[in-house]
Amino acid sequence: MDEIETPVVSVEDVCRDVLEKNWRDGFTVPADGLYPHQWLWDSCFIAIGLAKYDVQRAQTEIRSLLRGQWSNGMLPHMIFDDSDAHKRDRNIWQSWRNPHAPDRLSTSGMTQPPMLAEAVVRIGEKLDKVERRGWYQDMFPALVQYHSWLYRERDPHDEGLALLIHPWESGLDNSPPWIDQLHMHSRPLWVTIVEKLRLDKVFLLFRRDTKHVPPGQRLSAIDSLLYFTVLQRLKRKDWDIEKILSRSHFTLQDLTFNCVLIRANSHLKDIAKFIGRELPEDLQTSMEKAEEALELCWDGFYKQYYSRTFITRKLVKEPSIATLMPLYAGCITKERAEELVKLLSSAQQFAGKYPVPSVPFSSEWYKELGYWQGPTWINTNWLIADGLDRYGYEKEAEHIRAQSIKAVEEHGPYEYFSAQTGQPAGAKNFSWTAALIIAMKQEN
Ligand code: 2M8
Repeated sequence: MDEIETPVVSVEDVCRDVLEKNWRDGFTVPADGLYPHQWLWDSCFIAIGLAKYDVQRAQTEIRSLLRGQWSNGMLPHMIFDDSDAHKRDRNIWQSWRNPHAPDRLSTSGMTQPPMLAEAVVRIGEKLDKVERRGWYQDMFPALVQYHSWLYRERDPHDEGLALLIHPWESGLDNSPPWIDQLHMHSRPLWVTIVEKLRLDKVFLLFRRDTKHVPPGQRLSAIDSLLYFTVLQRLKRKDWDIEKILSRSHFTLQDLTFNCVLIRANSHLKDIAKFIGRELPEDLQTSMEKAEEALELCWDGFYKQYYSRTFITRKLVKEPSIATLMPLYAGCITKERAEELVKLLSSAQQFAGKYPVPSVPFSSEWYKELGYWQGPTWINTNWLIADGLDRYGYEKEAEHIRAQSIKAVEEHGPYEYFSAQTGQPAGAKNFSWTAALIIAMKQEN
């Protein structure tokens, strides 16, 4: 009897299938159920993967992201699904309190790491010269407005570093530097009472994430409650930066965000050059300052980069994956890059079987499956590998990509993985994992 051949399903096929299923008429949700809206840096990572096999869809993904841009230039980190099912989310944020928010859709009132220019360039690389020119011309105004807004509103002392007002803006939600600052600044009395009376578990009933993912893999109930109180405080200020900064001490010049911004600035310069356009002078000045300002985040004793508080200008010396992001920024010296590669290769720090852990193994915060406090994420791996390549560490970059692909081949495109064993965790069928694995397969 003839044997029936089972078709071999490649990891790319699996990943494409996930992106297909998460497609919602113009954009891709990060994961069905858990993340039902459009997120800023998710869509950019997704577009980077889509550009590898369907450039038009990648363009649609980015165009649909720009629907949410505010009239002051801000790109919100979420654009809400407008169905009745998600009315509660829209009401929590109330972007309409701010006159700059778009009229026809609801968004969040804060941003996320500015990956847009990277996505625009990765798409541009797949177009012929004439199409690329048109694409860049289309995207240029939104990019200039966004980057100008970032420096105008988020760098009030002209230091060259953008400040963030909520941990969600960093994309690495509960990374140790943010949780450390959160615990120092933002604990209303009623939260302490809730904790004392052990009522925090009740809050789990209102959370979406813990309905999809085991609570041990997410923020604690108290931290999650604190995030919510920060959001409420910002909303009461109508998402207006002047009102916010007049009171809030909970602001950080986040390292990952600023590294992404520096890289995005250099892409924006290339885009402007390609289409023969000038960047506004004040933006150019801020961009130049930004590269030098990264030096303010360096600690010579620990030989690491850290995020910095906006008010006290102190480094928050809680090690995390952010310390490696200057490789992606691309503006540090070869010697500094070498220091970071040492951290990457150290077994106490970041050299696990499935690198790169979101927090070094030696940190007291390290938790194998603890959301942004330990596991390996594919988007930060993509960023680090990209930076390593540009500094000439191709072997190290290939290793990170190979182990990322291996984890997904073994388990599927999950949200994150144990850096020790590759055990998958978080959401199943996670879009940026799927998209970036497609990209990594072609890059390795
Ligand atoms: C996570 O963040 C959202 C809030 O923005 C959440 O915790 O619900 C982060 O992993 C963030 O980086 C990501 O963009 C988002 C959607 O995937 O989820």
